[in-house]
Amino acid sequence: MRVIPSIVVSIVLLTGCKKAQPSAPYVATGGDVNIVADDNGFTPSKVEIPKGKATRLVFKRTSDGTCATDVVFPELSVKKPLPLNQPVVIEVPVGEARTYAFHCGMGMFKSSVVVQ
Ligand SMILES: [Cu+2]
Repeated sequence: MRVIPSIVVSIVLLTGCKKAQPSAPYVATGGDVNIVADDNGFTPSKVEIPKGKATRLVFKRTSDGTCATDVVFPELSVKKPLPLNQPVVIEVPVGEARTYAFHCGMGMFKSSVVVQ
């Protein structure tokens, strides 16, 4: 009797960080900037804000296949959970030219806001 090889189906669960795909910098002009958190990390992953232009970052997580369930701004001592499909607003100081890094709760998907 022949042995029929069994077919093994591997299911890869996306529970960890994938390597973030770099996106083109988004140049803000003031007002709201929408940032999506999904399987590719944060998009846009780099936001440029003109100095002095009041800007709100509106994060929305649109996927469960991502570890970006929190967003962390270390320099601002901000850590906020990103509930699925709910906008989460973070205001970044725009008074001085500097860069604020942000990333997921595990320190991956490194992204930044550049006030210039
Ligand atoms: Cu992560």
